[in-house]
Amino acid sequence: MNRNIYELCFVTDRDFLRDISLEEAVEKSILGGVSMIQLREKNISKEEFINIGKSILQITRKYNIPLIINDNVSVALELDAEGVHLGQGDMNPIEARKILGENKIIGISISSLEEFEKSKNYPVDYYGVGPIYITNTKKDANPAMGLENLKKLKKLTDKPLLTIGGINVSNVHEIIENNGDGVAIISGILKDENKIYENTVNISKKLRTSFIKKRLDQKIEKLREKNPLIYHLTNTVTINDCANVTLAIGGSPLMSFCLEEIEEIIKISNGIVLNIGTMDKEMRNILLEVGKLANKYEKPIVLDPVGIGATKCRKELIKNLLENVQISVIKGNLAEIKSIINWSGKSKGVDSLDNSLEDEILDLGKEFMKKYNCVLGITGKNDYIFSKEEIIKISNGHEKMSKVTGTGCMTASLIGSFLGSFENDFLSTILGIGIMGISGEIASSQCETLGTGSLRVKIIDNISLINSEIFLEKIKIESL
Ligand code: TZP
Ligand code: MG
Repeated sequence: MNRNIYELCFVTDRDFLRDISLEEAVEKSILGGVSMIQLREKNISKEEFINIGKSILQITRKYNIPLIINDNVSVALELDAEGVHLGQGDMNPIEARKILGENKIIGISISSLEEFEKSKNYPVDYYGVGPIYITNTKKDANPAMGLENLKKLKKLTDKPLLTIGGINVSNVHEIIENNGDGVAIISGILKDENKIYENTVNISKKLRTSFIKKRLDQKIEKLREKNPLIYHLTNTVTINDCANVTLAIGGSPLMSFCLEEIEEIIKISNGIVLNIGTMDKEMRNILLEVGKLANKYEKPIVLDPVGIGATKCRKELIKNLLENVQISVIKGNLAEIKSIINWSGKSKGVDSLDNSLEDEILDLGKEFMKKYNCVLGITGKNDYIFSKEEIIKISNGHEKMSKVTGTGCMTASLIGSFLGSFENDFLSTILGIGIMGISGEIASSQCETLGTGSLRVKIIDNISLINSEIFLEKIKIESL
């Protein structure tokens, strides 16, 4: 996945630094996750600017992070930096483009819709938009333009909007919710010079979480519009609940154990759910065949390796499947995932049990991702979802849910339904696991005086009633 270079820009300001050098500050911010550096220097000579730039370039080149020079085109040219950021009073971008050529990045500041109107035909790559909030860092800053104007601006241009001014860890999500493409930050990163790395990590995590949430919007509605056909080869204990949950989320379930008809079924299916919960001879015979046919017809598969650790027979079957079939998503509990890769990792056994469990899960997931080319969902008190690029944690759900059999199987049906409705294995897994957690939470609160039979029904009810608004309001998600 190509990273959006405008996601998180650190704008430098040496006035904040007492004990550490600008070089250290830049390197810490890069290690913390910034995607771009803007070198911002005021009141120094061109020679001095170039000397500082050369030193900073050594660091940004080491980590392959673009360096943008603030205000000064001739310094950017001399350094061969990746680009320049111009204010309204700096060189005209038409002139800057002539000097720097087509391949350099040029950005221009706009602080109102009127300034955008004046600048909209300039040959720039992005707009620096701000100040969004009131800031003390830039003494001559224009009045704060606010989130409403940001939203309006997004409707007027396709170019990236790099927001600036008063942005920090506690408001960064608002920028993404209001259609900003990225954030440029000075004091939010530099406010404590001994915590530049930590500040950046925290902002970066919140940003990534906000971007993921944004990508989850409208996916439930999209599924319902498509009404995907989801073929299940699943266990006979929860098969009815899986069918109902598939219907509740907006798909069409189809179950079959018959070798003679599965090719016809797979051809017309959109997604495939494989679950070995109740093993028998038939399952042993057809699981691999179903997997191969799904690959042949390019249908995404979610695999639920239920109880794989319990018997040699299950282990061999799953091993054989994974060696011969490309799976899109594997979802299981900690013990099941451990068993798939013969995990021998030990708990770190440090002070807090919860933290050491999380460390163990993260180690296991990373190890798994080295061996298998698929998305992984590890479910438990908290759920963890791994792709090659990202790891996220979901903390929805309720302890009462363990009293209903098959919530795991039903989760696989949800994931399968999303896999069959749009092409993103990672987001489908987040949606499936997230929706089960949220529906279980709401159902548990509705069943305070009722028993576990009602809870099962209420879970299905809430899945059928969920929409993107409820989902985004209730989902407890964190990018790790
Ligand atoms: N341009 C508009 S606001 C601003 C600049 C350079 C200052 C941003 O600093 P901070 O500390 O992130 O508010
Ligand atoms: Mg400027």
